[in-house]
Amino acid sequence: MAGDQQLSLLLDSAVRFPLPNGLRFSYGTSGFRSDGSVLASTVHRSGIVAALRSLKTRSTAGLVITASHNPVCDNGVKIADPDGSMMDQSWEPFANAIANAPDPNSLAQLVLQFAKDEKIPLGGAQSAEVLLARDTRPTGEALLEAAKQGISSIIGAVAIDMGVLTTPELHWMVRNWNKGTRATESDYFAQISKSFRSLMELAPNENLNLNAVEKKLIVDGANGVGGAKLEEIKKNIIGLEIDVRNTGKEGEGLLNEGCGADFVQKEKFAPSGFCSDDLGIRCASLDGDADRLVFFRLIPNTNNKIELVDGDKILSLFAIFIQEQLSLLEELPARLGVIQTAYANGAATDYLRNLGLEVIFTPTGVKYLHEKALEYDIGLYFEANGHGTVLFSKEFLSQLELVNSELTSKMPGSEKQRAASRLVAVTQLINQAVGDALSGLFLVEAILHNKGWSFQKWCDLYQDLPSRQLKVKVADRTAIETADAETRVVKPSALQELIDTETAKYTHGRCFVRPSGTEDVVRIYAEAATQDSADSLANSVAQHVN
Ligand code: NG1
Ligand code: ZN
Repeated sequence: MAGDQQLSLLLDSAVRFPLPNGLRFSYGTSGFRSDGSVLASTVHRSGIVAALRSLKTRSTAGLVITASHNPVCDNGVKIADPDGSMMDQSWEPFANAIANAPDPNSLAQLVLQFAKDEKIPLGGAQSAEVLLARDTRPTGEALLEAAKQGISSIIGAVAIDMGVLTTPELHWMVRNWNKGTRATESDYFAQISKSFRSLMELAPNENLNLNAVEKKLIVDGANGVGGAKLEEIKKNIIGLEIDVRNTGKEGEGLLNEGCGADFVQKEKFAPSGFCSDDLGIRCASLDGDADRLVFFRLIPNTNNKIELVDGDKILSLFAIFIQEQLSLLEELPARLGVIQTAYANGAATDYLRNLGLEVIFTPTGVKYLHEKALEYDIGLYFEANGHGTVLFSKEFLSQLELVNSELTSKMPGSEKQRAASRLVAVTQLINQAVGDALSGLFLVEAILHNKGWSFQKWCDLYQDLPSRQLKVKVADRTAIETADAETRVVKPSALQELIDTETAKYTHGRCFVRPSGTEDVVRIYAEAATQDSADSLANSVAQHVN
């Protein structure tokens, strides 16, 4: 009986969201992405997957509608697991299958069969709960409605609309709801401002007299959701003057157009809304859904060229700071792992290894980095483009709490006690669910303050090797297959040999090619001793890809 009811509910709902003709959808590096106007069926079906995920895990799941740094006409959808991380990869084949089911009947059959195989109880005996959010894209509202209808086509499933949020806010909420606190946005804001204040107060006293320039930060909000959120958080921030630009308000420009972390990192130009008046001031840029963060400073007399501090350098700053605190706490042993992808600058990897850190590579995509980082007591991961965070294991967190409370009672005010308290503040400030530009930004600021470092000092940690990224449109990007964390092409077999031959011509040459997981292109990355040689290596390899 319940089975029949479930079947008819699915059929009735699916009829309203037909699959567009001739399109195929794939759960890529970061969920489904496409032009926002063709995604209704995909988002509706993702709603079904999220509801099933909630039933399977007997926990709250999440769903975010965003296309991150992509143009405003694009949109996308990704599902968050109960711990706030990306949906378990083992479910992606199912997500792909139902996204491409040709008609309501085959869709319903796939769902019922999958539920049976996975022993997911359908029929309403158990309830499911999915938290929903979207970014500021104009197609977001209608797609959110599609997701709601997908969720309510599973008996007993409830959709809770959390509104317009950054991607990391939603992931953070899902994580916290499953810990038993029905956390809201104001809890998120409060956690950031409170832990930031704690970490600032733990700075050595001599760092308290910073000059006006060092206290100032200008942030490019990519005309996305992050700028408005930052305006809210900054109301409770002391010790830092934040000027938010490209907040998406009327007249400020289009989402991600000529601005945002992706633009800044790839073009190495200041975003629109910045000019020579900003010379000398530390600047940061978020992407459209505020899960990427880079820093920069304008270079004088260069027509808005910038000195870039990318994800690799943010990672290095976090690693140094955490390592320093741990070195004061021999009673708190921790295995640190630093996770990067092939896009990490070679100079960054060398620098981190020279610090004695274990550096590991995974394929592109946060889901891979995050998974690897979970294997350590403290796992730090960043993509060069600015997406990353620091994960602390449960065991480490309880050890840290013990050590901190013991030191607080026995040696209050000592350097050891302050080191333990700094680590506690870091664990509270940084988002444990996913890379988060807003919490990352405040952690950077608090660390620079604690270390008394200028932006220049941070830049000078190491010199990036010149690099070039290109993308090439090809007939079928899946014709290229890679291995060894995407550093080698295995198919077509002759391509790697050609890449090797080209690369061997350049000092410090490194080059790899991979199909994008979010766009219909093949990406080429090249690194070499000079910018001209990096450009020329990338261009010559691109010829072979074409
Ligand atoms: P693809 O399109 O698979 O390269 C891009 C980024 C990823 C990740 C995803 C998700 C680069 C080279 N790639 O993936 O790192 O951020 O988008 O947004 O930046
Ligand atoms: Zn993003």
